[in-house]
Amino acid sequence: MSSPKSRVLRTTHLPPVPEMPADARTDRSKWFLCVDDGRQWWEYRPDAKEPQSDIDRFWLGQLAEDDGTLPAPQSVAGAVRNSMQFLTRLQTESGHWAGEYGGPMFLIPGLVIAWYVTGRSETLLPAPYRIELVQYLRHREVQPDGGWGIHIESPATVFGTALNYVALRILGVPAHDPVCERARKVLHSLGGATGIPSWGKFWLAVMNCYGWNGLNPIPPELWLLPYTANPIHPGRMWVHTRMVYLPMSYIYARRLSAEAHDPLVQALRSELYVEPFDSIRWSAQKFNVCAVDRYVPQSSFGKLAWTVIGMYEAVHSTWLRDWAVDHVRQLCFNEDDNTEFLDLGPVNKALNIIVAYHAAPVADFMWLASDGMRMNGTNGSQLWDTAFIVQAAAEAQIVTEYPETSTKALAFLDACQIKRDAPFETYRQQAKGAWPFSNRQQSYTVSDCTAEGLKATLMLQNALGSKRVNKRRLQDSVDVLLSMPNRDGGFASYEVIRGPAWLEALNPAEVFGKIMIEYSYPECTTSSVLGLMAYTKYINDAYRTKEVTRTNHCAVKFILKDQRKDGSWYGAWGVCFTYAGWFAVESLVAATGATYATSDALRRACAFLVAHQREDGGWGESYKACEVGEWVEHPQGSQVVNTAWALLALLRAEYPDEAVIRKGVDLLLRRQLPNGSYRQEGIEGVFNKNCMISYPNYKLYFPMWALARYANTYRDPKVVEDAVRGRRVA
Ligand code: LAN
Repeated sequence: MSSPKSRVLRTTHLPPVPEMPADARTDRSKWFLCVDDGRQWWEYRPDAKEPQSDIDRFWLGQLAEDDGTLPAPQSVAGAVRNSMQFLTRLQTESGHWAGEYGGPMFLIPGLVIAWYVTGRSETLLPAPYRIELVQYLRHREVQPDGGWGIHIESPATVFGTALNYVALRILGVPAHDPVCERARKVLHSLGGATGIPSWGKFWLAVMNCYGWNGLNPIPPELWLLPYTANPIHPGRMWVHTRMVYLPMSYIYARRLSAEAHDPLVQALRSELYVEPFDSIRWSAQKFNVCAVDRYVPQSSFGKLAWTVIGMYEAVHSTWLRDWAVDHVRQLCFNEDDNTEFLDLGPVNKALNIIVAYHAAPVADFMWLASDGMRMNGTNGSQLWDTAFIVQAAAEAQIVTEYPETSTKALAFLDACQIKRDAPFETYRQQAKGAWPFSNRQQSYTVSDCTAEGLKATLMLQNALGSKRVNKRRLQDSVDVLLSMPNRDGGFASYEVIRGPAWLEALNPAEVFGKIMIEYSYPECTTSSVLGLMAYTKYINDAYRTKEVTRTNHCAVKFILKDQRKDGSWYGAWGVCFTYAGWFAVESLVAATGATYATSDALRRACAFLVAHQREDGGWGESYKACEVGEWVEHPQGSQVVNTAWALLALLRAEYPDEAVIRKGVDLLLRRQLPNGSYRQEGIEGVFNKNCMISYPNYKLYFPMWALARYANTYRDPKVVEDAVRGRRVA
């Protein structure tokens, strides 16, 4: 590998990207989802003769909603079985449930730019993928004016529009294509690309379409500072922030950019701006962010700090920088090696491609659906979905009715547990014993994923009489959880809180809130508490019981403190108050034995939910709730996923009025399709308050889970029959 100092991103040694014809399509009947040991990717086999599986056809929108194979449910338990029946059709050979995990609209551009500037490797992005990426961007244009937002339901922003415009142009869509014309119009009406948020400035600079001095500096030297007693070491930041900052600092320090005389670069320079490119004063753009894009206001402390860092950048020493750059590059390699090149997420994945100049496949991140191919927010949600499906089935007491499905799911859970700590330094939390969000190969500990994986494993092994995951390994996961509570008693996402709260003022990403450090979340806290309690319940060998009791006690304190006056909890990872409310109620009931009858907090939690029930019996929250931090009704009315969360909470708290609950149950029954599934509704998940992310599998198992809980709680058959009447037949 050449020395970093001499690295040039040569883009003109290849012929121009051929134009992508407007009618470029792939044959959708030739795409196959492949799995291997928890990994998943789509393969295009134009010559294949074999038929697609149900999984392929479901995600491509080609599975019949009514294929006449399932009986109309005669009871709530029957509806639960129909859901499970449908889920068995979607389980992969690896034992996990696969799925789409799109939503964010800023992932494809990073990948496509990385592909372009590293030599357009066919291994990295084969032609059928590129065709489907273009399909996706066309499909996801904001209606009716064009452009793109930060996520699929967002209005158009500079960030989304400028970056996806560049992606389309790189992929061969000509500037005169109507989709590009509309996007340019939107972009120019927002003032052009000068006002793009910092991450956009960065990607455009890599394309040589933004001046590097239009960015606040990204100095790599911080990585050389000692970790101990140093609040600003990057190892103390939230893991996603530091793992994006890491390769960015390398690319920034070396100012790696496409060649200026590349014809596409020249064309983009003239298309993205309202003023002539050469007239732009880059140094005046550092804090220029279009108002529609800005989510986090710029604090004056932050501005001052960035100005000081800018002064450092002007005088920094060369030998120190060279040292830092080498160190940072090594840390990027460590990340690749720790994760079998999957990396923490899609953003550092794309950046690491540039740092390491490699073409390790990205197929694990790419997902094909009826609207084309997107880059997922992670390399899948395998563990997360599988663990919930197992728990829903366990609560429905049908694990042994589906022995093959259950055995395969257990095999996946077994394979998915992380068996060792990350061998190479990148400031990681203990990983041995943890479960990740996606698969073992990716290898990142997540507190709640560890707990959900542990719970699902314990429940399955208990129901199946299996000891496949042995006690030592279960204890390892208890160890992981016990290493994770914060001082406030709560649990954060990947690590304990390591940095001071004031670091948030230095948040350089104007589009994301709460990203600089970890925070305690009611969702992660609840999962972790329930995971620890499940170990005690099923294994009962007094392993670290004192610590478990103390941890649970402190966690409950956190949950109670986090409850708002109106009885609600803000959901940081799902939309929104129904999500967090469900979690919080679970841990309050489990850890304290309280119910509606005995606890004021639970009564207030229920009152909040009941107050937001809609006329039709359901609950429906808009993603806007996450942005503004207040309840916002979904414009399309009740949503099955919100309804399921609210019902799970009310039932767990033993809310006394069955009529309220039954109205919600009826809505779920009415919306279930004859094949046991549900139609896709609004976006379900969120991160960093302002970016939404899809959990399309939620609609397949949370309603089933809520119905199972209802069927367990109320055994009056007449009630059940009434509820099924009026069910929708599509
Ligand atoms: C996720 C997905 C899962 C999620 C839960 C497990 C649901 C949560 O309880 C803890 C946090 C976690 C693991 C999480 C963190 C942030 C992620 C990885 C994501 C929302 C998926 C995508 C997002 C990631 C940051 C997207 C890439 C964009 C950047 C800003 C780097």
